[in-house]
Amino acid sequence: AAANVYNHMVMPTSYGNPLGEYQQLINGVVMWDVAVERQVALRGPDALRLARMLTPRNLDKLVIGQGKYVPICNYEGVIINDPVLLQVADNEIWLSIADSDIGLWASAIAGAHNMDVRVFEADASPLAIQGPLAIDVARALFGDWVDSLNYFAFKQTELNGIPLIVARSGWSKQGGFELYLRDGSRGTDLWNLVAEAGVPFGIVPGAPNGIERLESGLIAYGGDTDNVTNPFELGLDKFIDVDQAQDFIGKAALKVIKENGTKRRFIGLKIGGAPFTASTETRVDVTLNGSYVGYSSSYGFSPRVGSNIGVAMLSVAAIAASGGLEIVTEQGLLPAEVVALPFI
Ligand code: THG
Repeated sequence: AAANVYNHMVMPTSYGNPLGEYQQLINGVVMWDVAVERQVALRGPDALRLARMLTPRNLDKLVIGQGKYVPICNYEGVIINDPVLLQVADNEIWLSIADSDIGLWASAIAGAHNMDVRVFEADASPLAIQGPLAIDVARALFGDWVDSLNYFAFKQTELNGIPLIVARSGWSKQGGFELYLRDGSRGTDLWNLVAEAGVPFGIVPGAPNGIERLESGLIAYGGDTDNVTNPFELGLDKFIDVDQAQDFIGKAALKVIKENGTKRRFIGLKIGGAPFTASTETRVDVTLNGSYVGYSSSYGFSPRVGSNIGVAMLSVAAIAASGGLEIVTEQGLLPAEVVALPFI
């Protein structure tokens, strides 16, 4: 077993068999305790106004019951988190945050704009069920209505008296659900119910998977990003609307960045060498003909690509060059070539 700290909480990162957890995620179903994905709640008449000030994503069509991936930037257009947003009631919006202190940021913005909204951490802890058989586990737990949930849609419900939000989301591209537990005292009950319902489908405990996320090109805020990363570098263009009427933090800066184009870009790498035994999340240098051209934030062996792969933030010049890229790994210097994300 292994663990990490995320949003000031301990997070399980493996139950001791990373390859087995990967295979189950691709072919079966896994359950992840992702309670560290904390919910920053915005409650009050100005909840939507605050949410719109916080994200460059256009929220004109936001409705209760449909979640959205909403990058958050600072005034320089630097990404400072990439939460999933859920409007859970007329006057209440949740930001299911990645690893940075958005509660402090949001309450400061609300105060500075005299908004009538309270910002607090909700008692809500996601448990993810991911993989092609996740739908079967969700049906067994809740009934066939789960089939009608669209991607990122969610519904309030309960399970044996445990209050939940069931969402069709999760940090993998294998499909699945996230159960937002709304009563922290019932965590063990929920875990046991899911584990039991999953027995016929071979469910195993796991954690957000480092290899699958490389294959799928999902962004890990804080790992893949540095203190100057903007959403265009990350390829998040479709979530950034600088032309909307709504004002939001970073709008002026993002307009300029979009006009000028970016000097770096987040891309995939196909890497040589012997298969790595596990995914590595340590930041390492990438060089072109010996000169530094960017960093790789994670690499590992992909069984489905059949090669070592990684993700990297590289200069556009290095991406355009043909050949000569190398990456500094635990195996030493290895040749690398640029591949579009996602790998699969
Ligand atoms: N689920 C929930 N909360 C979270 C995460 C999650 N908080 C932390 C972290 N993960 C937030 N970051 C992401 C990053 C990517 C995605 C979700 C949350 C994601 N992206 C898809 C993609 O990039 O292809 C889909 C984006 C879209 O089309 O809207 O799923 O996982 N509750």
